[in-house]
Amino acid sequence: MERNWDQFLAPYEQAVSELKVKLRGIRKQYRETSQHVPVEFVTGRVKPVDSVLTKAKLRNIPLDRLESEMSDIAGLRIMCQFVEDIYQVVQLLRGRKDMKIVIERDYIANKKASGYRSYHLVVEYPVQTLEGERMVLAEIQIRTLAMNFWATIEHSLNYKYQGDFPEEIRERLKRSAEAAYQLDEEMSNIRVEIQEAQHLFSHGKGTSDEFNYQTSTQWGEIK
Ligand code: 0O2
Ligand code: 0O2
Repeated sequence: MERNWDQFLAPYEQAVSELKVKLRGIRKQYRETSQHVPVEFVTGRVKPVDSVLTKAKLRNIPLDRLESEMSDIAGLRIMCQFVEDIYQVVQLLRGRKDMKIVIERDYIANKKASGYRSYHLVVEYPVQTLEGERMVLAEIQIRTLAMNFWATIEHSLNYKYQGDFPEEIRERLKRSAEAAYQLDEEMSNIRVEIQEAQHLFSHGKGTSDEFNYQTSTQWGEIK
């Protein structure tokens, strides 16, 4: 039977939209308390149908079991300034009543063979539909800006090489992942200093937005 993909993906679209608003809300709430804001920005996407089909084939997931076996049809990404922020965000999400964490994968303590680092959560999230409540799985990836920089570039190279990198590129990517992590570690070492400056600056200016190297305004993040 031919699947109606629009209908299948509708609850995932809803989950991604709602979760984007909620996760961006964390940023707003922190800003209002003038504490260090652990969330830099949030993005989200629903996996395109062709990627769902390719992954299902690759992982031998029958199409009638996608709901329970493909956990990243709804995907959210939370970008943070510091590694410590990632764990703070995880802690925050563990305490929430509107989603239930069902899987946690710490690819920061246990980096992937590629060099990839991020913290992954799979959550069960209820969406309200005309037919009643539908529970959907969503994957939340939490990473620093440096981890995101590396993953974005490595992912785009994947399109070119389909995961089969020439040895030299693979090695260089691994080394650059380590360099990105060193950057994160260096930043963590001077985190208190940086946060003091951010705090001071935000107070001096009357707004904390301006310090965030204007990512918020330039990149159109919702205020
Ligand atoms: P802009 O300036 O038009 O891009 P929405 O729900 O409309 O706010 P949308 O369009 O679904 O968001 O996009 P997504 O992918 O959820 O949000 C991405 C937002 O984060 C975009 O802003 C990006 O500009 C911003 N962003 C900042 N840095 C990065 C980055 O490194 N990677 C990605 N993917 N996005 C980044 P807007 O709000 O869409 O506005
Ligand atoms: P997309 O939408 O292209 O990002 P699996 O999917 O089976 O490999 P699993 O156990 O289902 O793994 O989930 P895992 O490994 O926790 O998360 C998979 C997702 O993490 C990927 O999604 C990527 O977004 C990201 N990821 C994992 N490893 C790497 C890596 O080496 N490089 C980059 N750039 N990203 C990685 P997809 O499926 O690729 O989908």
